[in-house]
Amino acid sequence: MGYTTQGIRNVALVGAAGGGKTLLLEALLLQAGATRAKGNLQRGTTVSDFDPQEKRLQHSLDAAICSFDHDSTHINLIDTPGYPDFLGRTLSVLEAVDAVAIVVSAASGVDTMTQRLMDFARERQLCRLVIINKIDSRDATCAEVLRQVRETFGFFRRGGAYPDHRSGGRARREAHGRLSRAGRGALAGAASRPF
Ligand SMILES: Nc1nc2c(ncn2[C@@H]2O[C@H](COP(=O)(O)OP(=O)(O)OP(=O)(O)O)[C@@H](O)[C@H]2O)c(=O)[nH]1
Ligand SMILES: [Mg+2]
Repeated sequence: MGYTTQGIRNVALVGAAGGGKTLLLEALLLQAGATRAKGNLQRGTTVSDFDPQEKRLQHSLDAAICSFDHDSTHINLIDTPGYPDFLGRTLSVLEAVDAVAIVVSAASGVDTMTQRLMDFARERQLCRLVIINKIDSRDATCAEVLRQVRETFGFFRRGGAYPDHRSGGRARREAHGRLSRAGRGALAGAASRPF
């Protein structure tokens, strides 16, 4: 299938190491119908951490691109490494995307890596969306992390989304507010509903 430039969206998943980007990508790919099962870090079956060293270390070491179609839009989601040692690899990806999805762990909140990535994306005037992940974690402090995100980035002033477990992990509605079409496309299918 051919695509026009207007029909392609490039979205980078960025954030601190261990925030859950690689597994979030697994969930999005599954939801989009691009895969049949969610990959597992321990078994080394995630789509984006395909390198033997990544499988061994269970961390992303380089950027990896995964694609799926949503309606008539072709979405390229790029998983990036969160370790500061590989920041250069992550920043180089941001030169080529329309939108940046910044994944923040509800268990660890906004750290300096997250802040740096957000600053970089803002300087380049990229569309930014924040995903608060790991909300099921025992250490999650969702309200506190949401407050941090709002305070640090001023996000969710116009809108946002949070998971709705009652939907059984199935699609409900898209997030709105400051999400680009790409961001909305990437999130469509994720269990979410507006604030
Ligand atoms: N509780 C909980 N743990 C999660 C979730 N998502 C990921 N994890 C755990 O967090 C750890 C890191 O997950 P990854 O997806 O590899 O994180 P990452 O952001 O890709 O990490 P880097 O590749 O190092 O940047 C793993 O042990 C996962 O099992 C989640 O939604 N909830
Ligand atoms: Mg990763």
